[in-house]
Amino acid sequence: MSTQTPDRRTIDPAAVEMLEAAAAAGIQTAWDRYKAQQPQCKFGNTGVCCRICIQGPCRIVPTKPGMDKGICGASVYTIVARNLVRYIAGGASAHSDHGREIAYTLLHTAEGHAPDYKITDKNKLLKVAKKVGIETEGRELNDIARSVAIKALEDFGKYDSEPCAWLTTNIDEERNRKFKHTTIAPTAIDRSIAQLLHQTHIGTDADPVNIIFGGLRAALADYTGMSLATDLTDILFGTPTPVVTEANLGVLDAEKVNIAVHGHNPLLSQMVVYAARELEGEAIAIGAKGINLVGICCTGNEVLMREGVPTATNFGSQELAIMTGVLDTMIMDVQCIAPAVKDLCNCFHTHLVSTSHISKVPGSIHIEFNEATAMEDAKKIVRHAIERYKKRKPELIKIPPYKKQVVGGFSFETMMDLFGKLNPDSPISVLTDAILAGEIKGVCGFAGCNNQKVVHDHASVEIAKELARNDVFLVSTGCAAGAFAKAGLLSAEGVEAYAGPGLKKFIKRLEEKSGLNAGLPLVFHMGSCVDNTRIANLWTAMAEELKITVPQLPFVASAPEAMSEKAISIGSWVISMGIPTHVGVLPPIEGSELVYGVATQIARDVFGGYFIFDTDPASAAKKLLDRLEKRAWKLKIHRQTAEKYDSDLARVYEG
Ligand code: NFS
Ligand code: SF4
Repeated sequence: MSTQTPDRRTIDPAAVEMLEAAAAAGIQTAWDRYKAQQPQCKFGNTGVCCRICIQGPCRIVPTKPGMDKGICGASVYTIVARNLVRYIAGGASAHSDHGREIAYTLLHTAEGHAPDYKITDKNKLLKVAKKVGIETEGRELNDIARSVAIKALEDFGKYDSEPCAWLTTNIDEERNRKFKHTTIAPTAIDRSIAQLLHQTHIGTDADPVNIIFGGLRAALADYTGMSLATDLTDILFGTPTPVVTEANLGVLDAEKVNIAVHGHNPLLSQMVVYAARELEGEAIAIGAKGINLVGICCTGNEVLMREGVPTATNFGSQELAIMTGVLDTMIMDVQCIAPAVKDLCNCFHTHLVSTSHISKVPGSIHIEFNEATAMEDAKKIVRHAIERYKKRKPELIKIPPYKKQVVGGFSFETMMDLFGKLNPDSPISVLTDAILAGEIKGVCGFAGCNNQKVVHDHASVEIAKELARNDVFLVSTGCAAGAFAKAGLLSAEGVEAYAGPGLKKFIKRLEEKSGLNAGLPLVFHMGSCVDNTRIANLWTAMAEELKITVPQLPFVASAPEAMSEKAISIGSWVISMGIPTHVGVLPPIEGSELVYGVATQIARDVFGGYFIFDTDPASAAKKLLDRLEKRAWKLKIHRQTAEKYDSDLARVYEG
């Protein structure tokens, strides 16, 4: 049976329309290429193909004598574990290198070498400085910022054996102890990644459990890099506060110069926002009605959160934005930019502009972006887009008329402000009290990508709706948030349509005090993928308020359409933190029962968090609900017992 009828490919109405147009015009998309790749190699799909040395590839068939091990004698569990953790090394590298660039920019801003950047959020700077132990009394802001930046850069490569500052100062005492005892607290981000590559070199580590622990150390290094990226980005560009905007291809405007920022690093996209504002007049001078900036993927999320820039598409449908015929320039920085966008550009007038020396696509235009000349570079790119506007081919213009309202900008601080309107003395207790009272069942954090192996946006939206109906409070980041945005779940419309009675009451109570005319959304958008650390701050605050450990907290996570190495890395630190985590795509670990067992069961015994792999949205939602209900029930029982015997709450029971 073909899975390629439009409604089996995506639930996004704009994407359906564009895919039909693509088929009619003979334009190839990721959906076609996915089909052409079938059937995908079973060895690769189950993780049993080893290419770590060039004696390989060694493909393991456990039942076939001689093929039950690699040429070097590596067992299937070694091979599957090594393959898995090398994804984590890739993900941690991507996130932390992004964080490093932000840290350097903060350093250079403080030293006066990055004149177009400034310290926008002074309060956050002071808060972060205090958190990581930097003296602030009587010091100039730039001086403090310099120390904070250096402290962050030290987390990448310091030589002592203390765990990284951005890890230890963001998690609770119990998790700090846990990571120390299990020896997975990284002392330096770069070292834990390099060490993992060393550990998985041929002939180093053959012990799958030890390899996985090495992987978790790199995953916590990933957390560290993400966490400092979020903090320092807020310092440079401001901590997000509520914004009202829109999402889906209907945000493109035929009468304006349309520019998409695509990728991840806000150092560029934020400058493009400023440049576009400044050059609006130049666009008008050539006959356009202005400049319309839109976002794709996580750099889109960054500027959505801080500037209310609308989202055009998420990862899965990125190519389709070009097919509208009105995208004048797509600016890319790093990560998740499908090289296919260049092929699409060849059929339209759109130019793809690359900006990073480590991220180029043959045939695209390269305008190098440097922090020292940031504004000048951003203006150059915007002017390029204005020029392209004149080259549009009117006969190719087709903008699907779909867009939904989005209320976003819910940083951890904004969430606390919101809860603080109901209880200024203890904002977080507004959330935890609602759980204790049974009004809401707990919290689910959504993250992750799109993946051609599943229907675009489908599982994310279905699981969110089902959890909302069952009174689960929902937060999200990344391309999952993109799916929710396009489906109307990031607005009050979503609350009306899908919130269960308890969740609705809870959100409406917040809404009354919020002062937000647009109302509050069903799912609270907490940012880009690096901002998953904001979600981690939320669960840590909740656990501390309830005086329990994170693994006891009614908090789950879901990445219904996980795709990238970064997603695997995030999932791995999320389970280490004690959160049951659903993944809606089977990662290549089924080839080893042992590795699969560690991910889904043993992890629970050691860390309290574990993976739930389920490709069926209805059954995944049920499993997530079960976990929340069980944890909430246990929490209440233990509180009653503690009250009865006038004792402290047990801190060791399994949630
Ligand atoms: Ni996260 Fe965000 Fe999207 Fe996945 Fe890619 S853009 S960083 S990796 S695909 S959510
Ligand atoms: Fe084969 Fe061993 Fe080389 Fe892997 S490391 S490719 S199993 S010989």
